[in-house]
Parts: sequence; C-alpha cells; structure tokens
Amino acid sequence: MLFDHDGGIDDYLSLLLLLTYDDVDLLGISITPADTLLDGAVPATRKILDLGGRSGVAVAGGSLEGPNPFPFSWRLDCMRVNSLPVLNQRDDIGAPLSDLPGEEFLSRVLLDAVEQVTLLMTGPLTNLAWALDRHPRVEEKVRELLVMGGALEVDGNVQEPGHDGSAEWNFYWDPPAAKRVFDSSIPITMFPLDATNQVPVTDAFRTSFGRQYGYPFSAAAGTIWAMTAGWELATGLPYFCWDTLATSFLAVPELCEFRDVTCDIVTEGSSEGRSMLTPGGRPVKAAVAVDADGFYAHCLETLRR
Ligand code: AGV
Ligand code: CA
Repeated sequence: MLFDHDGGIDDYLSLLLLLTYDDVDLLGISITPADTLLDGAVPATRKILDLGGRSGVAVAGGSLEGPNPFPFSWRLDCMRVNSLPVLNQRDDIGAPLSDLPGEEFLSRVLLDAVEQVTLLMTGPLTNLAWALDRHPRVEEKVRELLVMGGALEVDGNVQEPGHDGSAEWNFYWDPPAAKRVFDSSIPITMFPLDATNQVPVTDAFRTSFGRQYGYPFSAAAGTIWAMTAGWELATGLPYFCWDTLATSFLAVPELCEFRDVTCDIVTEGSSEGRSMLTPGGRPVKAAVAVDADGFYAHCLETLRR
C-alpha cells in the first residue's frame, strides 16, 4: 500500500498504527502540504519510520497546494511533533527523502507497481487528482482508496467566513481535487465525520498510553496525542481520531459499519468542498458507525510494541 498524509497530529498517529500492521507492505509515503508545513512534516515522518524500524521506506513532500489554506496555527503542530524527544534519540535520519515531489512520487510508485495498490489518504486528494490527470494509467493501479474526508448527514468542520459549515476540511482545502477523484472509477471507501465524530480523543484514551509508556510506539503515540489536550476547552469541540479510524480499517475492518451511498462533491459557492448525498451521484462505501470502545482498545493493544 501507499500512504499519503497531510502532517496533522493524527496523521502521525496513523503512521504509527500502520507500522504495527505486519501484513501491510508500505511502498512509500507522500505528504500533502495542507494541515502542515513540510519543514516539520517531512523529517517527523522520516523519524517515525526510523523509530518503527522501517528506515527503508521513502518519503516525498508534495509541491501542490489547494485554494483554501488551513489555519496557520494548526499547521504548526508538525513542528512540535518533529521536536519531540521520543523522535530525536539519534542524530541522523535513516528513512530516505525522495528527490521527486510528492505527486510525482505517488504516480511513480503506482505506475511501477506489479500488483494493484491500496491507497490510504488522510488529507486532501490533491496528489491523486494530479496523478490521474497526468498519468491516466494510475487509475487502474489503485485497488481501493481509503480516505478520511467528507461529511454526509452531519455538519462539516469548516468554519470560515462565507462558508455554510457543511464541508469537512480535507475536501474543502482542494474541492476540485476531491471532485476529480470522485469522478474516477477508483473504488472508494470513505471515513466521513459521520463516523469519526463517534471517536473523540478523550482524556481517558490520551492518558492510558502512560500505563504502557515502556513500549516505544506507546511513548510516541501518548506524547503526540497529549498535544491535543485542552483543545476542547479552547474550542468547545474535542479533537477526533479522524485519520486513525480510517487507518485502523486495514487491520480491524469489522469495527466500522458501512453504508453504500451515492454522493457528489460541491466545488463552488458557500458549500464548497461539501460531500453531498445525491441519488445520481458517485457510489462510495461510507463508514457511518463505529464500535468506539473496540477502536480505542485496538489502538492501545497494537501500540504495545
Ligand atoms: O477534518 C479532519 C482532518 C483530518 O485529516 N484534519 C485533521 C485530521 O488530520 C483537519 C482538521 C479539522 N479540524 C482540525 C483539523 C483541528 N481542530 N485541528 C487540526 N486539524
Ligand atoms: Ca490529516
């Protein structure tokens, strides 16, 4: 499989989970410069690979940007992750930095693959949309796209002037890219806010990593999750296990309940970036419910390494 993330707090947690899944053959990682800054996200990602003993996996930073930037304060989280002691126990980085930009790296890995590849995307769909436009044969190389994004029958999480709040941020960052991917024939399994709203990062979940701190993956995960503490006090909303829920599907698909729906992506106006249920729309498999306790238990169990 191939992983494209956008350097937010739970994108790093997703990588930690992924590295515990022994059946997953990780071909590379591309990073979309959305909820992040590449200066922090690229080295942080390479250091997590090193911590996981996977220094052979290459990382590429993307050069494409969407029309609706993330709040700058959110994008700074990656700088703190990159500075954590648990990720800086050695003074060199092993995991290679690709000399290709992320979108070209993603295209090359897919085109060169001998078998179809599962693509996990936990940020905007920009790199895949670009690849589909430039390299049409990419389309047949993707077995399935697992994507965290969208909001079907719940409110979105974009609160920007002029927007009606119906969109989720990953699709809002680059609505035409989301639309391009949804207009392709790639099978899509999506993890929208409808499902991720059911797995908030609770105080109990955050602190439970302390009791298994002796395991390096738990030390890293607990430390990174700790960065989300206080978010609820500041904003009234908790941080969620958005990307990690999508990632966990690779190991424990039975934790989510899915519905076959048809939807379309709005690319203009006050609902820009919305994933809207519509009868004639694009068929996708959407997670709509989660066994939350099972999910938290899975994270704790798999990170005891
Ligand atoms: O909309 C969820 C997506 C996920 O991929 N991201 C964060 C996750 O990595 C954007 C986002 C929404 N609200 C946020 C976000 C917040 N309060 N802080 C940081 N990022
Ligand atoms: Ca993300």
